[in-house]
Amino acid sequence: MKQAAALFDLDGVIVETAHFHYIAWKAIAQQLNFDLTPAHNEALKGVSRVASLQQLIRWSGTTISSDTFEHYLEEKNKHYLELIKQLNPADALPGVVDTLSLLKENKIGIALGSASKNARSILERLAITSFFDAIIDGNDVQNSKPDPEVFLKGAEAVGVAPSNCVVFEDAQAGIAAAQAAGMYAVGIGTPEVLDKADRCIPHFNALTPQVLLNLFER
Ligand code: B16
Ligand code: MG
Repeated sequence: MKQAAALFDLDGVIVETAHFHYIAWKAIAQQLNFDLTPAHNEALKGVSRVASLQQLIRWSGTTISSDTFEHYLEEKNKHYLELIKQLNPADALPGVVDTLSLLKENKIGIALGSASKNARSILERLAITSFFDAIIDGNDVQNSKPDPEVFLKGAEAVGVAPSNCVVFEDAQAGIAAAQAAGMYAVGIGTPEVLDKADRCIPHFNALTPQVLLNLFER
């Protein structure tokens, strides 16, 4: 097997945290007199915390001071951290742990490429940190997806050329980021939403071990 790497998005690929983000953002939206719906939340997937609040403010049609902006960011994250305390190893999405194990056995590099600044504590809660050769998260990048920075940094950290990397992503912005980095993008979700992905699967159990390994032999 040639030198290759798998780069994983976190939220929506390794674990489902969108509902926790939703509850926490909805509470902030209420203070902006705005009713955040699940459809709004869909558009926030993969979007950084600051950019998400900027979007909320645009939707609400209000303006706030920079102090209030900072206060809302803190309040949202405090609430979110409280909610994710309930995460445990059983919350890793179907097939994730088997996939990580198979990649490890086959000496394929493994990196995280997430917009979340809470990525490390979530991996700890799921007890899967040790699988990762590199963790690139919201603390390490200047530019959010669809910018390729997070995945290019992941490839560099594991010492693999972008063309030999496969990205697993659940958000359109993340698929665009992977492709802008010159990587093969596997969408986790539905082809209607992730129509630009090079391949789309509903979850990791949909890939047999051989099909998974073949992705790295393109
Ligand atoms: P935090 P991903 C993203 O993670 C989430 O999809 C997005 O909803 C969230 O706003 C963003 O992380 C920032 O998260 O507030 O924890 O820093 O999908 O790129 O793993
Ligand atoms: Mg995601």
